[in-house]
Amino acid sequence: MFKITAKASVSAGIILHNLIDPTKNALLTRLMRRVHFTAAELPRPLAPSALHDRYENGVITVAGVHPNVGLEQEQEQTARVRLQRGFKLHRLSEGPDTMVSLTQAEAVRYYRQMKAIRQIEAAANRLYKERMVRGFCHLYTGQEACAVGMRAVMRPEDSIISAYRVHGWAYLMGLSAQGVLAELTGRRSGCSCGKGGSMHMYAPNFYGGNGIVGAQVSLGAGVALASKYRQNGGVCLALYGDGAANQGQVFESFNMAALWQLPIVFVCENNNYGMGTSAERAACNTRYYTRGDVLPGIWVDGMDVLAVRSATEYAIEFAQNRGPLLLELCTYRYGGHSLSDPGTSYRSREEVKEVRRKSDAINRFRELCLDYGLQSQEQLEEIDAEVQTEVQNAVKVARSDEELAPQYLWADVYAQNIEPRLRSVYGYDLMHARSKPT
Ligand SMILES: Cc1ncc(C[n+]2csc(CCOP(=O)(O)OP(=O)(O)O)c2C)c(N)n1
Ligand SMILES: [Mg+2]
Repeated sequence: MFKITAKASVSAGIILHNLIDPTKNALLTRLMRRVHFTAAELPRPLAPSALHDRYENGVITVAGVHPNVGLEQEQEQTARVRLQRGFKLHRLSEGPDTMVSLTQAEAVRYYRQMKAIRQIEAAANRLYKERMVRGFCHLYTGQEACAVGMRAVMRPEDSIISAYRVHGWAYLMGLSAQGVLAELTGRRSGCSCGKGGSMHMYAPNFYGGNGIVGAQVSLGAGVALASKYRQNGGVCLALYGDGAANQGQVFESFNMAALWQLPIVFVCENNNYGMGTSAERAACNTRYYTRGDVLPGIWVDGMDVLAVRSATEYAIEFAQNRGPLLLELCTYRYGGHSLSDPGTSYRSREEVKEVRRKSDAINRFRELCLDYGLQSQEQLEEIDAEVQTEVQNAVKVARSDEELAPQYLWADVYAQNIEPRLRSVYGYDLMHARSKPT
């Protein structure tokens, strides 16, 4: 098997992003399958104009690079790993594999992605404290293994929808660190041109970014219905929290999904708290994986990226062939509910420290990579440094880039406008427009 140099793979990534021609695209996709991405190459910044082109006429014309694309090198070292904690099953006689494989390339990718999410969130925290980020800002710090584990086995036809802790997801689904951070600071090169902010980030197959607790679960059922209707084989991962799990519309979605046999995986990220309320205070049954009634469910150690990956792989296959099911990912958020909550009045500092010390997903995975000889200390430090540079560069742009010109504030309301004027705007005669910032 041939090896492509880092330089060649970067160019291939850029070309793939910019190409629309399907024949060339197919060729390059084959080429990309042999490329092992480095962090710098993963999600590439998209200029706002490119984002605009992407959604022209409601059709996504430029394929995002799939971060799963990796080089399975010949003779690559592969570890066989037994998961530290098993799964708990509801209405299933057998569950996901507890003995899993981990190649060197996968180890690098998962470690890098988890580190990148943590660094992006740390940068968001700093920018918020400097008052460069305004409004709500919910961080994913502590929950990185959930997103990276799920993303690892999503296929190009699968989709994901979540609530408001989505900076990491936006990154994994193809946006750059700059696209995320510049969005937070309201700049032109943000992924929604600075008009969406923390909760409104989208990418192909990534439906955001939703601030109404629980609503994303019903929307996710709709996404799954669309996949079924189009017969594209896609499965939707609909993510919600332990707090959202008590919402009526979540159960309504379970019901309709079961009746219609929708290709959907309901994923409860149980981080133990809904704002300042602990799961025990809010739910009469905290075994969230059992709460789909007739729907099967699996409890998963959400601080173990390999456990999440194994469960998601099983769940996607199950949802596609046998219908909806639930996953409960047992995880933890280190920070407060949002950046305006110190997160210490309803739980002790010791509790947070203890989780960090014993269960931190990145530390655990780091240890595993070292134990199995998949990476050396120096190699991991190299990745840390690379990720740091990537995020530092993104922060520079997030601080210095311009804001979108005022006349674009009401642009881009719909992907496809069917009438020329914006409805229900009184006192102004506003036409639908597209932002074409230069
Ligand atoms: C319908 C609705 N009710 C209440 C809120 C206020 N709210 C925002 S987040 C949240 C807690 C949700 O907790 P959980 O689902 O566990 O998610 P987590 O924040 O832990 O990720 C609440 C009550 C809201 N945004 N929408
Ligand atoms: Mg919660």
